[in-house]
Amino acid sequence: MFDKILIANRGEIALRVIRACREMGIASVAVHSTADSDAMHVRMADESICIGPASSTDSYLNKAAIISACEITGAQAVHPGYGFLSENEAFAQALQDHGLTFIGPSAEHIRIMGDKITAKETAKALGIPVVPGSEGGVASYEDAIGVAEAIGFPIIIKATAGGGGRGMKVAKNQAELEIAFRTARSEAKNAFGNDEVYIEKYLQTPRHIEIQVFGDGKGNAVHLGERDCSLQRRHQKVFEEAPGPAISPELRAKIGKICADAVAKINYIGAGTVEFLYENGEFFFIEMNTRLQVEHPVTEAIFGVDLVREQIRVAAGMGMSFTQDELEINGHAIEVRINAEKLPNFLPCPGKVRTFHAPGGLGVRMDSAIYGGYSIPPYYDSLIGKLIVHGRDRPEALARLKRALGELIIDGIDTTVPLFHALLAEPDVQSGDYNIHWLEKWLETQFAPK
Ligand code: MV4
Repeated sequence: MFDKILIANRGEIALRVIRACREMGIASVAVHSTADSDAMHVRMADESICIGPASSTDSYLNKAAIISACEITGAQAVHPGYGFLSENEAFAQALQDHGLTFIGPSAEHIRIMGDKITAKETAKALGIPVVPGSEGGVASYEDAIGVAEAIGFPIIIKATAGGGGRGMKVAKNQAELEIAFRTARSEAKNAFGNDEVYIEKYLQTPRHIEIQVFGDGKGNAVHLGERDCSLQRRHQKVFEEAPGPAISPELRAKIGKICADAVAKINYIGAGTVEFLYENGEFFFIEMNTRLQVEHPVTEAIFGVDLVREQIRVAAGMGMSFTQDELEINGHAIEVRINAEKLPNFLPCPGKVRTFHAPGGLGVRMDSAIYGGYSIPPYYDSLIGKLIVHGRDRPEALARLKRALGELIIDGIDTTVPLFHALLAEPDVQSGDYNIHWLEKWLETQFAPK
């Protein structure tokens, strides 16, 4: 096992990793930018080291500075958290080249899943159901016509270098296809330096369901059920829950086994998420994320496992501490993302937190790195906390979320908390009857600026 781990991240996820390290008796090293000298992750870690100026390009994304920080502090492994370098193939490889361990999948698996066409081909070959569409890339408008005729409209054009909603265009009919195709290609070229696109049948009202998988890198893997993350705004999740309100135990077991068997077959190591669109009882693969996700705590809550601890164990060459048979769902969990943003337009509003009081009590977890008197810097993501509640069933989790939100005090800045009070009053949220378009449609009716 490692003696010392460096955390190449900031905010709540850095605290999350430090906590796992401390429980495992592993020393932690925080890295920080000059804008983060007063950040909680710096205070909470056993050691800290400044790696560059405020801009994340020069600090949290600075591979050489992070590797130097490992050498200076004697850290043997790096946990990347999410975002930043967590899905950076070159970083995973560079660590290995320096005799350091990346706490995450191999550079090869990051590369495969980072290219969305290769990811889909790999998933399909491993027996995972995919959205009907082109075989690989579509190089010309003429080829696009052929694919669209074969699968039928509406279709969606996606950039292979995109992902997470970036670089997509929908065509509802033949007339829209040419513009959509040419725009998708030129936008992909501009945004990613790669104009390769592929085409899929456009699913009109799916849910976003993602399966948590976990591998030991030695051919063993498990699944930890699904999360329903359909409530999103501009591809930013705001409310996530597990289990999914629309998924039966039979469906879960079936798709879960398909995903676990698939990642076992490629000797996948660590945490991964297989993303699906789910419509009319069917799952369609869209992407795989090769990192620990923001919303992992809802899975931890219902399975009673510490996913970061497991990541560290398998990275150190140990096995997972559970088998599939030992995993059982207990109750229901919901996470809401609290951002330093002003409604109704979700404009980032960094600034000084006057008072912070986290809710508590049975079934309440608040993951946050803010504190009273802390100034939220303007340079980074606006996520300032995650409130996760766990109940014996979905109604209890919803009631607990309402209760916990009522206890939460964040003074001095605007946050997305009022959104959640309003959402909890909605019958569709109470019944779990929503899809990927529900939130944006609802926001138009609720928070529409005059
Ligand atoms: C789709 C789709 C409909 N049909 N693919 C957006 C994020 C990226 N991961 C995939 N996305 C979508 N892919 C097909 N074939 C609709 C979306 C989509 C979406 C997906 C998940 C959650 C929210 C979304 C919002 C708009 C569009």
